[in-house]
Amino acid sequence: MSSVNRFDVITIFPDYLAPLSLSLIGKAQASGLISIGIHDLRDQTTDVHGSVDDTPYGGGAGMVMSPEPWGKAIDQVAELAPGEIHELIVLTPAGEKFTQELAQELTNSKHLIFACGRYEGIDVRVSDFYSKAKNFKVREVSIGDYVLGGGEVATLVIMEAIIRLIPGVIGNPASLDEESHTLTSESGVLVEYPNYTKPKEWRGLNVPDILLSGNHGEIAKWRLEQAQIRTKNRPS
Ligand code: JEE
Repeated sequence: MSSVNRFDVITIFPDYLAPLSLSLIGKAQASGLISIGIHDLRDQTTDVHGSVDDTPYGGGAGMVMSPEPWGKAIDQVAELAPGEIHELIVLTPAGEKFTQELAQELTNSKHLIFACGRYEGIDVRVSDFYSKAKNFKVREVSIGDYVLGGGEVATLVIMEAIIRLIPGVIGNPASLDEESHTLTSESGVLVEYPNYTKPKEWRGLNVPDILLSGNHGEIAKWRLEQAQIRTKNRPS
C-alpha cells in the first residue's frame, strides 16, 4: 500500500517549521519521497493589519482565530493534492491523544494538512465544515496533557513520528522492525533495554560482561529482562 507523500502546514509562524529541512525529514524531502509545504495564514487576510483573530462570542479571556482565513488557506492547499482524500489534523489541547498507533494509521493518508492555531485556538466551525465536506477527513489531535502556546511544535512531533515510518526514510529498517515488537497497542509499551558502546570502562563504570560474551541467545534474554524491569519501574 502507498504511504503518505504530501504534507501541508498552515500557521502564522512559518519559521517555527524550519527544522523540517534538517536531518531525516530534510533528506526525505530532498530524495523526493515526500513533499512538504509551509503556508502563512496571513497570506489569506484582506485587511491592512493581517488580522487572524477576534473576540470570543459569549465572552471570556483571550482571542479566537477567525474561520475565513482558515477556510481560504485549507481550500488552497487541498488543490495541491488533486483527487486525493485530504486528512485535516487540527491541533488542540482538547484533541484525541497522539500515539504510535495513530502515527501508524496516518501513514495511510496520502495528503495530511496540519492546522496550527495560536491564541485560544480556531473557531470550531472550521473543523465542523471540513468534517462534512466530501474528500476530507478531520481529526482534532493533542500531543499530551500540558499546555503549549500553539500547534506548531505538536506538528513537528507528529510529522517526525509519521515520516520515519514511511518505507525508505530510515536507512536500516531492522530498527523499525524491532520497534514494532516493543511498541504494540495490544501488549502495551515495553520500554527499550539499556544501550552501551565503547569504551568498556568509562569513569569507573563497566559494560555488563554478558554484552561482551558474544552469546547472542543470552544477550537477547538479558535485554528482555532489563526492558521488563525498566517498564515496571518507570514513573507514570
Ligand atoms: C493548539 C492554541 C494555545 C493555550 C486554553 C484552557 C487549554 C489554547 N498538547 C498540546 N498542548 N497544547 C496544544 C495546543 C495549544 C494551542 C493550540 C495546540 C492553539 N493553543 C492554547 C491555552 C488554551 N486552555 C484549559 O485547558 C487547556 C487553549 C497541544 C497540542 N497539540
